[in-house]
Amino acid sequence: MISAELTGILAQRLDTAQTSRRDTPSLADGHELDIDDAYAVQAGLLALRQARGERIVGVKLGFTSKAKMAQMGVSDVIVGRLTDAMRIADGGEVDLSRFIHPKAEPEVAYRISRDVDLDDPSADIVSCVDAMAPAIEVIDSRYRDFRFTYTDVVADNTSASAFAIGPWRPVENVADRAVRLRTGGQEATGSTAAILGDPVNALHALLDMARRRRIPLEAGQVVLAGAATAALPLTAGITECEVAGVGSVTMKGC
Ligand code: OOG
Ligand code: MG
Repeated sequence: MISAELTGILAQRLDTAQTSRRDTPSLADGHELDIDDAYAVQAGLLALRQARGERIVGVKLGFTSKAKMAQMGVSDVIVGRLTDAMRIADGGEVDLSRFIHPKAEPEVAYRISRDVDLDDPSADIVSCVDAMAPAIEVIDSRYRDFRFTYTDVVADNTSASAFAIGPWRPVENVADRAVRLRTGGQEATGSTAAILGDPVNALHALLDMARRRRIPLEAGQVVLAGAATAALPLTAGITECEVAGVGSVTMKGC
């Protein structure tokens, strides 16, 4: 376990990388962090953002696709936090100069309508969710060349950097829906089945992680369930994510 002082220093380092748009080497070069340390650094990072007036508006899951988990050699999903400063309106402009090397991911979002009681062993997270929507997540690792270890990416708030959510609609079963992401002439296609077999499983995985990491899940927050395809470099112009039968969402890189 690393000291509270070092936790603060590493959180500051990642925060400065984000605010100055200058990448930083892996924390693993020189420090031995375990997964608890990594979540402590993430909490420190969020505290710095909150001290600047940002509000937490949701949570995101990462590595919910088997391919991404296998690539990282881990068997657990990762959780990060979303703030109001990361939110982009559907169809809205996103200033690319605020990122280091942004990538877009096609996702499914859920909206939490009732606080989830993490201490109630029979809590049913699905009944605490009232809407779903197509979403685009912008990930922008603060690490050089997007290269990081498992603990690095957790400390870096799972690369969270921006997100846009399309029109909300009632929750339905979307276990195997076609997903398409388009940005700058590139296209990625896949299925919602890539998200833990069914995006609803991301909600169950989130509840498990939220209990273990004491991450509040509150009414009004959004949940990003994880990418359904590999990420594509985010470019100037329109980026669109379409989830069959759910709808589509766009953002405009400027
Ligand atoms: C980590 C974040 C992954 C997802 O949807 O799997 C993620 C990264 O690849 O930088 O957000
Ligand atoms: Mg994501």
